[in-house]
Amino acid sequence: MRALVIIDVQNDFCPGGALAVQDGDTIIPVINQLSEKFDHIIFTQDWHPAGHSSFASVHPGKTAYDVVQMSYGNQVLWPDHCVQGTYGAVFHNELITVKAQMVIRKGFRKELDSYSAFYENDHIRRTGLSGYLRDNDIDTLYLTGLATDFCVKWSALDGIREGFSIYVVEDAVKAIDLNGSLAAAWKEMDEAGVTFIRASDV
Ligand code: VGL
Ligand code: ZN
Repeated sequence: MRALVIIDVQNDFCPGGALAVQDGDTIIPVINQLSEKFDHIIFTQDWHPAGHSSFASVHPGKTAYDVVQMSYGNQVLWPDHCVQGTYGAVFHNELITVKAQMVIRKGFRKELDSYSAFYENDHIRRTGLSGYLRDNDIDTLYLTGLATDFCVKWSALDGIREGFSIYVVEDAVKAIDLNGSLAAAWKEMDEAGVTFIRASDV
């Protein structure tokens, strides 16, 4: 069986938000239309405590988009975003969420970031998604949302490693694109065995 995964379509990643993805909101009608074709829909929600370790504001002398070394590897520093309980962390109000079966909140541990829907950035702690999918006989995922080069890419690569068939819906994702990260993301996903598809072909 297949499922639609809608990644981080939250106010802070949309125009006007703290970590706005250019044209991030333009994918919402595409995602809403896709939702009608799926019986299983899973959402992820970036959900950081105030003072999260991925925020540049908690690293003296650093600014947003600097990269620092964490115990689990490189970490890009971000503007404060998707703080638990704030407007920025809420799903965009045009996004249809009524069919959500599972909402995975991620990045809620202060010392650890979490891009992927499957694993936190240490690649050790699991979100529980793989177990949910196996319990429901879901083997194929269609990924949509924000941002192509971070949370979508990490979810796609982990999904492949976990043995799922992964499709990325090209016209239902948008990128942050830091220093060529978008081109690198398409290449990495392609090499890992991710399939790219248009929403009209799903
Ligand atoms: C994301 C940066 C920080 C994403 C989340 O959803 O791609 N990017 N937190
Ligand atoms: Zn985040």
